[in-house]
Order: sequence, then C-alpha cells, then structure tokens
Amino acid sequence: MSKLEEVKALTEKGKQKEIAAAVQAALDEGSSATQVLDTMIDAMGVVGDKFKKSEIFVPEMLMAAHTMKKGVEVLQPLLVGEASTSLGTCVIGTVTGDLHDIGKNLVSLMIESAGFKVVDLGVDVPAEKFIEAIKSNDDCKIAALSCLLTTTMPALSASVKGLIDAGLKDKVKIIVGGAPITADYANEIGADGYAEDAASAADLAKSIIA
Ligand code: B1M
Repeated sequence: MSKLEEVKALTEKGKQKEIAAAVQAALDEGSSATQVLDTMIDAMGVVGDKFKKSEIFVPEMLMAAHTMKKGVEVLQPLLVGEASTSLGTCVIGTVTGDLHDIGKNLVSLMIESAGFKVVDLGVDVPAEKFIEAIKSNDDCKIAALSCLLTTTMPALSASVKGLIDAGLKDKVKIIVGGAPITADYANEIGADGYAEDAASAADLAKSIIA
C-alpha cells in the first residue's frame, strides 16, 4: 500500500493517532500537500457514502472528521505559505444549525493565505453574529458563509438576507459555498459569489474585491 493509500485508509477508519505520521510519510515519499489533502477529502466522500448506506453511523463519521483535522494540521504550514494581511478582513462561519467545519476551515486557511485577515466565527453561526463581526471590523471586505446540509440551506438564505437587510451589502461582498450549494442558488439568495472549493473561494475573494 502506498503512503497516500494509507492516508486514505486511516482517514476512512478514523485512526486519529496514526494519521499525522502517515501524512508526513506521504509527504516524505514525494506527494504534494494538495495531493494528500485531496486524498483525505476523497476519504471523507467514502465516509459520507457509507453513512448514507447506514454502513457506519455518526460516531464513525465524527472519528473520521477528527482524523482529517489532525492530518490537515500537518499540512497547514505547507498549504498556507507566506500569509500577509493587506487585503482586508474576511469574516467566516458555518450557518445556524450546521456543525460541519472541515470545509469551512480549509476555506479559511486558503483565504488567509491569499492575504486576508480571517475572523473565524466557528459553526452554528446566526446572522446576528455575522452582522456584529462585520460591523466591528472596519476593514471587513468579505463575508464567507459555509453550508453543508440541505436542511440548513434556508438558514444560509436567511443569513444572506439578514446581511443585506442590515445594509452591509455596500461594505462587504458575500460569498457562499458548501456541498449542496450551487452558483444558481447563490445567485437566487442574493449572494455576490459562489465557490466550489477552498482554492476557488480564495481566488473568488481576491477577484471580487478588486
Ligand atoms: Co455530516 N452530513 N451530518 N457530519 N457529514 C454530510 C454533509 C452528508 C452529505 C453525509 C451523507 O449523508 N452522505 C449528510 C448531508 C445530507 C444532506 O444534507 N443532503 C450529513 C448529515 C445528514 C449529517 C447529520 C444530519 C447526521 C445525523 O445526525 N443524523 C448531522 C448534522 C449535524 C449538524 O450539522 N447539525 C451530521 C453530523 C456530522 C458530524 C458532526 C459527525 C461530522 C462533521 C464534523 C465536523 O465537520 N467537525 C460529519 C461529517 C464528517 C460529514 C461528511 C462525511 C464529511 C464532511 C466533510 O468534512 N467533508 C459529509 C459527507 C461528504 O461530504 N461527502 C457529511 C470534507 C470537506 C473538505 O468537504 O465540507 O464539502 P466540504 O467542503 C468543501 C466544499 O464543500 C467547499 O470547500 C471545501 C473543500 O475544498 N466549501 C466551501 C465548504 N464551505 C465553503 C464555503 C465557501 C466556498 C466553498 O465559501 C464561503
């Protein structure tokens, strides 16, 4: 088994203690940080499919998530590079009712490495908290909202509406993303932009304020 295959297997099985060494071994073997990251993202896809088929349950899904987080910690310095904070602030969070944060954390990492200061509000974030954070950061340019559940898409829509109703549309660009979100949906709910993955979210954040 190659080191990358080992990373995939350990992530799927939720082997938190072994993942850091395996990630390092894959890097030492010549894999790039992005390749290792994509491997772990694939593994989470497998985990999600197994959950859908009731082959595994929430605890196993959680163990896989913890394992991925530990793996990402090893990759973080390689993914971020030299961060500067000259482009302004980005407030980011996962919307109300939604506890998924791995994708949001990756988006946060990439936006930070693109040159923004990131204020991460965490998960289950109500619109009011986004509004408060945007208002208290004078140089806030981007509000980035993550949503992973079809059941929390209405919360995403309500949050975007909340920001618009609070008169913040002139101050910040609202970008959204997450597995169930599409560009059409983002447009429909009044967001300024949609990105499919973390790297595209960073590109979008830079281009949308230019
Ligand atoms: Co949950 N979960 N989960 N889960 N979980 C999914 C999302 C699911 C697809 C699994 C499945 O059934 N196949 C399903 C949603 C189905 C649906 O909505 N149609 C699901 C479900 C049902 C649930 C619960 C309801 C299960 C239950 O309790 N019965 C429950 C809900 C809890 C809640 O939030 N209220 C639940 C709970 C959990 C755990 C807590 C156990 C755990 C999360 C732990 C954590 O995040 N700290 C978990 C996990 C791990 C998953 C899966 C397996 C993996 C998610 C993940 O981290 N993927 C997931 C299945 C899957 O994704 N295939 C699943 C890796 C990550 C890198 O990808 O988050 O998609 P992702 O992020 C991507 C892009 O989406 C994008 O960039 C990232 C990568 O580049 N992106 C953005 C994300 N945010 C963005 C923002 C942007 C732009 C791009 O701009 C601002």
